[in-house]
Amino acid sequence: MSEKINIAIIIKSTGKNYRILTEDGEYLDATLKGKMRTHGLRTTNPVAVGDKVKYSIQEDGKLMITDLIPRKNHIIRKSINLSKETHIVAANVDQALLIVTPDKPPTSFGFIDRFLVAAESYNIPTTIVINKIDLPGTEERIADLMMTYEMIGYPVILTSALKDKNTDKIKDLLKDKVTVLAGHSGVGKSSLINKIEPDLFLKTSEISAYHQKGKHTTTFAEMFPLSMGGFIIDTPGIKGYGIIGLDKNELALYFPEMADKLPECKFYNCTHINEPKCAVKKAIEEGEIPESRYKSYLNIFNEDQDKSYR
Ligand SMILES: Nc1nc2c(ncn2[C@@H]2O[C@H](COP(=O)(O)OP(=O)(O)OP(=O)(O)O)[C@@H](O)[C@H]2O)c(=O)[nH]1
Ligand SMILES: [Mg+2]
Ligand SMILES: [Zn+2]
Repeated sequence: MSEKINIAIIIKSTGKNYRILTEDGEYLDATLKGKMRTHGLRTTNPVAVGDKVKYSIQEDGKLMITDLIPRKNHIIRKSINLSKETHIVAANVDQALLIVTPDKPPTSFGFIDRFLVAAESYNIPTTIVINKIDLPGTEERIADLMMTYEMIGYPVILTSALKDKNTDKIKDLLKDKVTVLAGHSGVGKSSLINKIEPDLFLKTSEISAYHQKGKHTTTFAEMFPLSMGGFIIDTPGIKGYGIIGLDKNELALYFPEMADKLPECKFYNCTHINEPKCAVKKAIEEGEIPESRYKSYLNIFNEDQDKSYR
């Protein structure tokens, strides 16, 4: 008699313990087989939220995760303690919502662009959500953010979780998809989810009045089923996202507005820095590509590869 192969999705991981959703729709606890720890990338967590895994039922009735099913994509951040190791935030997502704020805390263009490059390199479609649009005195910054990203083709939604503004637009996007919410601590990821699925009662907290930064209220990524179909993954706010194994000469491919121009550069291996007849630089001069995007391109291009995982 052959043993039944059980498959499940990781819903939550807190160190050694995992919450899984089985194919039968049951939520159960499982641990990880020790041997699995060497699997795949050099990461602090071999299995992440969103991963599909195989598990077995032991004699004592406990569940053990035995295999990781190859991922279609993943989002990583640099591990805090071990400089060269990375931490997988979520895996197998259909799309990302990058939550950004004009203030409290301010989200920089550099941070947004790093995320977008990582998402492009993993083929994760991203919508930019500008939250906290109710904050007074932020109109200019909001317009700047919105224009920059709409101009280059990213969908942008303006929301206020506080005033429940446009949260229905987000709801429409989520139906039947696995969506990860990303962004700094304190931008309102958990607050937005609470507006979309009020029964979840996710914990949220005020940002620090002194530092104007979030307090890392959400500490583990967790996936929640949506009543309209689909799943949403709430994640802990982080300082930066990882771009792994990226070839500098391919970097422009992950800036879609630059990728469009590449065929018109005089040199096929143009880096868009000092070369003559560079179509990317021409587009920047003509205002077709935002300066802030080119600045991010240069920053990532010139970065020490060892430090580029953040
Ligand atoms: N003014 C304003 N405040 C908001 C809005 N959305 C969230 N907040 C507040 O921002 C603070 C942080 O919100 P959270 O939802 O905890 O932020 P988070 O992104 O989940 O933060 P972490 O879990 O730390 O990553 C809370 O005090 C919220 O009430 C908004 O649209 N407008
Ligand atoms: Mg949170
Ligand atoms: Zn060029």
